[in-house]
Amino acid sequence: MVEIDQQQKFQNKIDAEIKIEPKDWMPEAYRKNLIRQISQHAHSEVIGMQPEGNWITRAPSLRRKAILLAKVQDEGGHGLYLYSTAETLGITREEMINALQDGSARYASIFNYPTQTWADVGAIGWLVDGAAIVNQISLQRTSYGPYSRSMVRICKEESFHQRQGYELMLTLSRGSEAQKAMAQDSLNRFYWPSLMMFGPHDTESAHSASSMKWKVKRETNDDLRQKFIDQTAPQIEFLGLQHPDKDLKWNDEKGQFDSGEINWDEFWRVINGDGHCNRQRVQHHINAHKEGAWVREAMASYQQKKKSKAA
Ligand code: FAQ
Repeated sequence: MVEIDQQQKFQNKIDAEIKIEPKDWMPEAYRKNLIRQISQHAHSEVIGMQPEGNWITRAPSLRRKAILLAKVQDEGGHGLYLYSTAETLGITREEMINALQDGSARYASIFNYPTQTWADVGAIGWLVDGAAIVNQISLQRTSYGPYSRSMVRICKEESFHQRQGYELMLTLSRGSEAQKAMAQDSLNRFYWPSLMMFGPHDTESAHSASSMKWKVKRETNDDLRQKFIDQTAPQIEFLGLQHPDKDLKWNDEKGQFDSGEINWDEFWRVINGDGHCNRQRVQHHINAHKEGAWVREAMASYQQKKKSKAA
């Protein structure tokens, strides 16, 4: 009876747009769902450093290198805000890292695709950060206070990432024939995986119903994907590139584009561990984490020393 009362009070708060804070009562399923989504989001930011990090030493100019270094560093920072946000729900950083490394936690499937050319750095900034922003603008209004606040700051930084990516693609597409071809090839490879970032169709989405009820998610996977499709089509046109979706067609009645179908077999294969780079990405994380053990130990012993001095 007390539990039912609490459930009702909780839902009333959500319906009244009052944020849920770490010390507030919350249903166990809400807490678990948030830990799942926020930790996966954090892992995506951190694993997402790898495909672009691959190009830092090969950036074509000092300006491009400085921009890329700053961007990759920002993604690491986003991971840290999000791990801290998830920790407010009672899980430790160590537990989350273990889940990433043993394969029980997911991260965005897009990062299992290789970055084969310099244009991929532009395509990731433009399309991957672009898709992330569409989702994250919506998540700024999520019901859990710490997640909502972390999204506000992250969106500001992602906006700079998206612009630098588009500017890079613009430079290539206005360059030599070879540069334009490189930009087109990159768009062809990254367009469909970017649409997959929004998750399965609403009818197939296991968590959407409860996440929408609890206002963890404010818009559905398909609605957000449609926004991204609609905003990207004119951007492709402005670049003077061919749209990778041959079925894309403006629908006057709906006021939006109709589009071709995503390859869902590929989506499920990649998120279940069989993409081009899944094993390499996780192994790289394990190696980097092991190499950084001495830093964590040094920090812990410094903290210990400070504590015993203060005592
Ligand atoms: N990849 O029931 P739903 C960035 C999983 S990177 C992998 O619809 P939900 C920075 C899903 O987790 C982008 N797995 O799930 C950057 C669930 O699995 P589970 C980071 C996916 O949670 C840029 C299952 O499928 N952004 O910003 C994917 O309601 C450039 C069923 O799906 C976020 O992570 C996928 N694409 O909706 C860094 C956004 N889609 O847990 C470097 C936060 C679905 O049952 C370079 N997350 N799954 O095992 C979300 O908004 C949501 O979690 C969704 C999925 C929309 C991704």
